[in-house]
Amino acid sequence: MLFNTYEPWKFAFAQETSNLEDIKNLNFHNLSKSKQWGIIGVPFDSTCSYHNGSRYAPLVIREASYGFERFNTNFQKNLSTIFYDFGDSNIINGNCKKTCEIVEENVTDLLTNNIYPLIIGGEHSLTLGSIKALTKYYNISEITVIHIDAHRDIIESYQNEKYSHATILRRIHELNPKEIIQIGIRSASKEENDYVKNQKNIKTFTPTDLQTDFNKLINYLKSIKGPIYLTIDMDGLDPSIAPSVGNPTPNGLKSQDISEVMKIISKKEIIGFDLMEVATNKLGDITAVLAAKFILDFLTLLP
Ligand SMILES: [Mn+2]
Repeated sequence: MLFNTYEPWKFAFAQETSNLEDIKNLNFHNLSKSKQWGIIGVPFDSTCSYHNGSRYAPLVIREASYGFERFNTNFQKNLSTIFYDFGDSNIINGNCKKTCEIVEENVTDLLTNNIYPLIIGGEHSLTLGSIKALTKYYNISEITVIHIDAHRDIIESYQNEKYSHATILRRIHELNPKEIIQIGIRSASKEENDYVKNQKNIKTFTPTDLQTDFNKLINYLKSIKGPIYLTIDMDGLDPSIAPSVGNPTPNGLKSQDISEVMKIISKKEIIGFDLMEVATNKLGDITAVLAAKFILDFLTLLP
């Protein structure tokens, strides 16, 4: 029985057992047709180019998760999704590529046990490990990546590094997913914009696009077929509501925009979710509180 005792190193409402061996024996997936999810924190921020501190985010976001109820008033729904908190991944400071490989191994372990990844970053580069693990179970050419961010993160290399928070969507695009939908974009290099223009499978929605015709985004998301991976860089939001991020960028999204996206895609086949780039070591930080709420909303909305 979970009493939601305050255990700030575990996400609120997580199942008590988070030992993979125990979970295999429990055989939950025979009891429930719904997907089970596994939280992994990845405290890595080595390639960060501006405000560092996202290495502390998994801890601060978990602590913030205790400020909310199991019942979600917005959605009139209880959180009933089965999910575990497996703690934080090992990382190798200063080595983005190897850390992504560790994330890939961890996520593969979860998927082997029929548990889907929910990653708390850490910097955005770690998304690559999670998606690469999923490609062992899903055909990448059928996966749509929904990418909420102020930045495209799609440059070939950044500061001569191929593996960086600024290049990660390029590495993902090279895997050849069905489509990448970038939402909230308002900062990109000319090279990045030129690259995107020449690709058939990258769609962009800027904050201005959303203000002009939000339904266009909704209808686009409703038309998605096949599995979806959702990756959120918290700097996609406006810095007035999410200031503690690696690269704050003015004129961003509202938190309701993200809730609407989640509402639509929760009716579809979601196979992975990550929430990245909260950069704070302060308990009760408002960006971390919002991040915790997004994770709870996500888990509540799942069927
Ligand atoms: Mn960003």
